[in-house]
Amino acid sequence: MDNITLANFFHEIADILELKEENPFRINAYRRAAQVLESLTQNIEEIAQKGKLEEVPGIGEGIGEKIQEILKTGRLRYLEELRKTIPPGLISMLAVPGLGPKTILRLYHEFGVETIEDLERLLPQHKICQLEGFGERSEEKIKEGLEQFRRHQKRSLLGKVEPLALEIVRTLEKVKGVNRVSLAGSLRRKKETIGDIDILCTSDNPKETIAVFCQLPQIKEVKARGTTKVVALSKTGLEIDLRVVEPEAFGAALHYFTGNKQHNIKIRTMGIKRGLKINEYGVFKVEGRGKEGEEEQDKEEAEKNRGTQDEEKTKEKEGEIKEAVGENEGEGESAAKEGVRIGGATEEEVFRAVGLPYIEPELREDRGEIEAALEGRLPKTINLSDIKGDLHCHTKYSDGHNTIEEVAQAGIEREYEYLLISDHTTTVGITHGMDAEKIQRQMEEIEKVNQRLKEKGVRFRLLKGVECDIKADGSLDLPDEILAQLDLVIAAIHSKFGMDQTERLISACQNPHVDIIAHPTGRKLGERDPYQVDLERVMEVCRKTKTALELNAFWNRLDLSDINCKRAKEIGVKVSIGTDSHHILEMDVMRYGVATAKRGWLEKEDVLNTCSLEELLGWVKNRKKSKE
Ligand code: DGT
Ligand code: CA
Ligand code: CA
Repeated sequence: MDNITLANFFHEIADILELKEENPFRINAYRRAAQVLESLTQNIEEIAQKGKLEEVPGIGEGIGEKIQEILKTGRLRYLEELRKTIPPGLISMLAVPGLGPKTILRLYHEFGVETIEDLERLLPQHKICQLEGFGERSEEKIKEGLEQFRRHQKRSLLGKVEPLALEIVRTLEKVKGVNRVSLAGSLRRKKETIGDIDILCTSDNPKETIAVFCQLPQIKEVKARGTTKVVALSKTGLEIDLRVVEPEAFGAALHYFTGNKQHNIKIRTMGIKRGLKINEYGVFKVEGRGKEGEEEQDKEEAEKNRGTQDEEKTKEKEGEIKEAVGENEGEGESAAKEGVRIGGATEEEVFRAVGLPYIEPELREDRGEIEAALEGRLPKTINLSDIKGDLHCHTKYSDGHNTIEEVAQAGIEREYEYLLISDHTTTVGITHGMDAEKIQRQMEEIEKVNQRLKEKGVRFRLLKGVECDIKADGSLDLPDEILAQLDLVIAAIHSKFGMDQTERLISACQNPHVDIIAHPTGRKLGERDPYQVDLERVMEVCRKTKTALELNAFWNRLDLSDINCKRAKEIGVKVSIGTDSHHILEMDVMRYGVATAKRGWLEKEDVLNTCSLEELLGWVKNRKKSKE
């Protein structure tokens, strides 16, 4: 069983207990266990077999026993009993921002609201505001929460959001008085999905900068506006937060608003232990402040973070908006700046203050990066400039838009040494794929293009390849004699997504001609979940057969995911980054592949297409030998 499936058992327990208004500490314990399981790169089943479950942080005896039961039987009796105590639709309502367990239960008892759809039908009848303890305002808030839920149901994909965000950054950079501009938040960490766009800048005239920003053609609506902050909606329906900060605090603010929150809390806690206060305004030396008090406060915050995240988010949002328009109470800016400033102009200063080297934004997910930094074993992560070629490209020979010649040109423009032509085979019905005869023709054309380039003295080579379909029985869609003539063979699944794909992928790996398995989990972000596959077993076979796994760089796939990349590296499987481009313009999605590889802690050596042409061909030869 995979970790995510297991984690969902505990999320569900926490959800139900929350609706039953049980002890928050118990709820948190389950929630935390679920989160730990989700971010674990090692398979939990393996850990359990070694009897090391309780060494995993967040997993105590009770939860450990439950994990054992699930692994053994695929079920959990405790959860099954728990489910009977509550109507199932109520649980999904917890995901609506601003709807807490109390309100959900009340609406259920008063109006029989059991699902989100029930609630959507009830709202226009204006009955909620007539309930005792509820008013117009609370009804309005529920309505807003529902709207937000529907909007956020789909987080936006990195590759869809980044171009717009960078366009705004570039525009702001040209605004008079603006000095530094940077993306922050999940976008700077290059997470595969994005909630909203966070931008920071410094300016000689913040008020003027805010005014210019609000007038940008990309902005549809300004939701809240203060002297240094704006919350706006883009024409594409995305929220954009802009903050103008002091130059001396730029690094501290950038670190704070880049997140993620868990990473921030850890850094801040390290600061407290050194008598430092680290926040969005800088790094301050504070004297006479109860260290323990602050530590408690931080613990509390850490606890709070494990609650219902969406509910959390609304609160944050409300806070942000209030702050923007100057309504915020409590510890204000001046209190936050108390103490002697010892740094904050750069992010390096923030890290240095707690004895750490600079940690790249892509790594800041509290997945062990702080511990690694402390021990001097941060990965030297891969960069776009390390990529020597694209290992997954389509042409007109199947469903691509461009000719072989055009694709070669695009590769040369990107300063690649090589590029793999990998069109579909015929069983991928819609794509007019390649049969043995067509691929023969394609090989001849590739050789001609290569010959011409050689004569011109261009140091670039097209590689002959294919994205060969793996049939349901695990066999390949081209005969071995053909596969043997190609430089590199990619194999991938394109049909019958409902079945368990483990054996199918393993058979493909065992074919001596297969070099790379493309988009190994078949997911399409926001569209299709990964298919059923025991990736751990597949990776094990990949290691033995020296087969590489693809990190498909297209932003709606990013498959392998960051976490799976990290796992591949741990197991000793090479990752090949390919764009799967069907148009030469799409070849630029390589950047998202590299970003995801970075988030997966991959170094240059872990990625196949950082090899020179000679090394790459040597790798293929060597792997063929070992598969024979
Ligand atoms: P998103 O927008 O859902 O994709 O994710 P983020 O990470 O961009 O989150 P967002 O936009 O809510 O906030 C941006 C960053 O600001 C976040 O990564 C960490 C930081 N941040 C926001 N609120 C808090 C907070 O209450 N405490 C701490 N320590 N950091 C916070
Ligand atoms: Ca954000
Ligand atoms: Ca934000």
